[in-house]
Amino acid sequence: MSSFTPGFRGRARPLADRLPPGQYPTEQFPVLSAGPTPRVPTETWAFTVTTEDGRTHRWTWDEMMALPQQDTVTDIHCVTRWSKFDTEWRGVSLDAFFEDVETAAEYVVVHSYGGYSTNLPLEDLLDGKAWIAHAYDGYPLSPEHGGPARLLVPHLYLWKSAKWVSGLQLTLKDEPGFWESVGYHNYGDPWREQRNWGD
Ligand SMILES: Nc1nc2c(c(=O)[nH]1)N[C@H]1C(S)=C(S)[C@@H](COP(=O)(O)O)O[C@H]1N2
Ligand SMILES: [Mo]
Repeated sequence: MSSFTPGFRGRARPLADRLPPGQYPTEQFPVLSAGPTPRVPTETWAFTVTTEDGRTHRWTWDEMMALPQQDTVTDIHCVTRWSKFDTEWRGVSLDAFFEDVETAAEYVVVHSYGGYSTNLPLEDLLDGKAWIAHAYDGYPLSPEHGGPARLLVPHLYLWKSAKWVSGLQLTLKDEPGFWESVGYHNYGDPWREQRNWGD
């Protein structure tokens, strides 16, 4: 995926086909954080996947960077109604982490440094749909946008893309995360406008 033409897919597709209902396009990249920005040095950063029976898989920064790296160009959609087209990321597909993870769980709670959490079905992280992203627009991901690394799940509203990601907890039962427990939609599909509980 290293050869792409930035913006090409965008210009080739009419706006109505790529702007979910109730959204507006923006060139800005707003920062939306529920609390202070944690500073996590890559020397101490680690990403863990914990299975439903408590087995832990752990990757240090260097181990994560040694996994296959992918460049991704994608549109992102925030529930506060901005969408940003053709954002350019570099990171590691969740499929690479899950190569050695054996699980019967169907749900995931994503955890972040600083305490944020969000939940989603495991299948929404696999098959090329999600990344641990550490670079944006050709530069290391800034702390405000989740650096050193964040989850990127572009097919769901951006609150699912946990910044400063620290790990995944696999669960047999679906458990709401931070925003989901205070009224945001449990799944958050922008194309079905799943903003709030009950949408
Ligand atoms: N750890 C953490 N991740 C988070 C958030 C947060 O407050 N803390 N906010 C979420 C929300 S609501 C949005 S819209 C996006 C915003 O990402 P951005 O600040 O890079 O635009 O991050 C998501 N990930
Ligand atoms: Mo958001």
